[in-house]
Amino acid sequence: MEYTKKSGFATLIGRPNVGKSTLMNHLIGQKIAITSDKPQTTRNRIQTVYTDERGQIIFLDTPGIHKAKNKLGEYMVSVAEHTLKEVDVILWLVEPTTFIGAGERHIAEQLNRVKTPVILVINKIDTVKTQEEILTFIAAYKDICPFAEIVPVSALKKKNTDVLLEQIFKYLPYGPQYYDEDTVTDQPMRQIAAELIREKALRLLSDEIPHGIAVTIEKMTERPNGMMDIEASIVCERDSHKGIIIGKGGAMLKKIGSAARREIEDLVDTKVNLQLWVKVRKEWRDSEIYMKNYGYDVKDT
Ligand SMILES: Nc1nc2c(ncn2[C@@H]2O[C@H](COP(=O)(O)OP(=O)(O)OP(=O)(O)O)[C@@H](O)[C@H]2O)c(=O)[nH]1
Ligand SMILES: [Mg+2]
Repeated sequence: MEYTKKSGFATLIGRPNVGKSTLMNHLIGQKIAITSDKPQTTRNRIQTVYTDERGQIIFLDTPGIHKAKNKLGEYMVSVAEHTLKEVDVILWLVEPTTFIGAGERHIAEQLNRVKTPVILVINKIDTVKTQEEILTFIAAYKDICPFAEIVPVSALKKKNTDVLLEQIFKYLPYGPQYYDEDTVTDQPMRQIAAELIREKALRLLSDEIPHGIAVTIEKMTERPNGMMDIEASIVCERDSHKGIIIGKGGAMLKKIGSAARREIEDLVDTKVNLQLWVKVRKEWRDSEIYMKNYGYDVKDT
């Protein structure tokens, strides 16, 4: 059978905080991956689907590539780097700057080793004053890696992303639709709910606490009237962190809970009763057993 539409995989990689998850959410038109202004927000590979008359793109959002300080960090980097060989096209997102640091050079080295076409995506161009400046970023990057395309965009302001889609399709083979056209993701609902709770904790808490947080869903059941009961635990690394997460008179936990509940309700389209608990697991980010329990399975990468 001869296929008339394109289909394939595109991974989004780059340093933490460059806007990978923001861009993916915008491209698929729905918030599936959580985002925050803190680096190392995404911890697992998040798969989503974009379908239009040209065909189907399966996006892989990945954790930011960084110098790992613990087992969780090593896991995150290996999740991201493993996708490089599995896809039809790589989107390397960078900040709009001429400065190319050790982090970018490390990524360029990896990309030079694979044959997959790489599209350099210069994100956050809404923060750039002039068009000429963008040319200097392109010039700075051009020599460190042979790019198939270079596309400046703004994920936040939704600028030039239609051009990016066009370029992605260019590098996909003709093939079957892997998912029906209504599918946006195959992430389990439990996992998205846990991530939304983690996002609210990331956004509402400051400093080092968010990095040591994991969220597990203990229970997720539906009542006959459609209402959903969810019990979840926020895991942190220290007793002092537990105190901060709970807050004075439980105020912080309440804030995290109601912000998360609202978004989970939008997602499942029904009323949600969310109960949160806080647990301490010292140094879980260096324990393979705990990491596995919290959804970061070293063997999965
Ligand atoms: N000004 C501006 N900010 C952006 C843009 N895209 C993303 N951001 C912001 O950059 C921050 C990081 O965005 P994320 O999408 O979480 O970045 P990420 O690359 O997925 O980060 P990790 O998951 O930690 O690797 C957030 O505060 C976003 O709002 C953009 O086009 N312009
Ligand atoms: Mg992310």
